[in-house]
Amino acid sequence: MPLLNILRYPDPRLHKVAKPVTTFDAKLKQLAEDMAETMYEAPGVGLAATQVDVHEQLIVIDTSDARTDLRVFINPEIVWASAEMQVYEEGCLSVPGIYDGVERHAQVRVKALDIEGKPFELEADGLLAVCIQHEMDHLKGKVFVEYLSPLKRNRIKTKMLKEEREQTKSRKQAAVR
Ligand code: K2U
Ligand code: ZN
Repeated sequence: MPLLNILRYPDPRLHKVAKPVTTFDAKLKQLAEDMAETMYEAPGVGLAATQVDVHEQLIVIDTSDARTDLRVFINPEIVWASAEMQVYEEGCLSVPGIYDGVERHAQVRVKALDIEGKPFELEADGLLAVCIQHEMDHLKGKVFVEYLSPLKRNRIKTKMLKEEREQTKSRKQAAVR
């Protein structure tokens, strides 16, 4: 299956709120597989369905060094979060080349459904906790740059729009050659 197109900030579709998954079928499994392939290829450690313009509550994550521990979370909800917070230098596949510190809960307990629709709970810390919170933000239509100052966010928006224009121009020039 071809790799999926990842929406780039400030595409307004990144701010759509994802709906709960209600049908657990072969189509959902194929979407999860295609998202995982897209994530590994990017490369990234997580990807939310929102980022590939599918507005359903589905995220894939693999924070393992060997890239062999794929986790699928459907209709995830955080049922507990630590009072302890941590700041992590975050990036985002929808905001390429931009990294900045974001403060999040150091540990979270997440309740979700697996790809068969079976409920499970997972307690996470470290990079996995950061990634779960980052991806669940995507499902709520929130991109990590929204935690930054308006000045930083506007500079990032301007940079992304300029790059988009330049890429569109070079694609058009290549098409007429
Ligand atoms: O949602 C995404 O765009 C995927 C992010 C997930 C992520 C963001 C911040 C912190 C952890 C995970 C990408 O994986 S960004 C690339 C990356 C890779 C390794 C560690 C951190 C960020
Ligand atoms: Zn992201």
